[in-house]
Amino acid sequence: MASRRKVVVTCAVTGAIHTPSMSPHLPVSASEIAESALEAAEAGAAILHLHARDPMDGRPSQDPAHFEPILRRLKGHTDAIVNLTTGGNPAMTVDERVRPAAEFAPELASLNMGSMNFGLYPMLERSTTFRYAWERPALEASRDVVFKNTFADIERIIAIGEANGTRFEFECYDTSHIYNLAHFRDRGLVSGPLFVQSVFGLLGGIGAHPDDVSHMRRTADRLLGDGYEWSVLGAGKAQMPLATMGVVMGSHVRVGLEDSLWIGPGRQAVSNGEQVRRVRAVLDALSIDVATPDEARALLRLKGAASVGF
Ligand code: KMH
Ligand code: ZN
Repeated sequence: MASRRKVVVTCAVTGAIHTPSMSPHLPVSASEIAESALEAAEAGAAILHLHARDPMDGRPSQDPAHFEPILRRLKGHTDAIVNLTTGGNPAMTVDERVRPAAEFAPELASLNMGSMNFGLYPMLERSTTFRYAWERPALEASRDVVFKNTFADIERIIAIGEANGTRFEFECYDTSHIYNLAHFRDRGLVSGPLFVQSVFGLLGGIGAHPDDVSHMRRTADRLLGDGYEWSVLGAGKAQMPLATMGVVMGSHVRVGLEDSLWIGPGRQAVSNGEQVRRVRAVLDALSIDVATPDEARALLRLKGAASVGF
């Protein structure tokens, strides 16, 4: 009998989109991020997608010194796969963004597959009071920030991955990004199984309508054939509906407070673990098992936790 498909759950623990004043549950310090990641792994997340923040004011930070205590705490306390962002925050330079992945040689790192606008300023309509001086200007500035991921930037990050044995979570915010990924595959710079994280519902990228999900899937099937593993990320209130739609269509899923602060209409999630448990309940209802970290490693051909640089 053919073995049943298993779903890889990624939890994106804190990110760089939300600011500390938006939710008291957003992990900010290294110990908050690490403990929240451990809870998510315990709940069934095979992959932990990590950003770090400056503990002084919760500002997104790509300083390896802010990642180091998180990685130290995770090491030996979970076998979940550590995935380090190379996206950082859209306003950062690529030089800043690549530092943690270059230094710590994780099994996985994110790789954003095209330049785009990344409009966070509509969140200003919902959040009126801010604890830290940087929050409002950062959101406001997103009206005029290009999240820079040129072909040269992508080549550079691929080379860092190649040197470190790090494979990628390819963040695809639109169908054009699948074309870009196929271009790098055709040039032999990346090879399957390509882990495609399709991102829906961010201003600047594709929407979160079911037609958008179907179109992204069709495009990936046509361009990447059976050389990819598909994962679905719905931003904000689209998180659980699109996770559900995705798994029914054969995807893996990503949840976490980086992507949504919510667990239901008007109800903030109290932790990353709560979102992982919710998506697990959806999977249970569909009689779909989650992949363990080692099953995810085998599926994505990762080098293994013993080969990382932290
Ligand atoms: N914030 C997500 C929508 C990255 O870290 O490289 C995409 C992301 C980017 O996770
Ligand atoms: Zn991220």
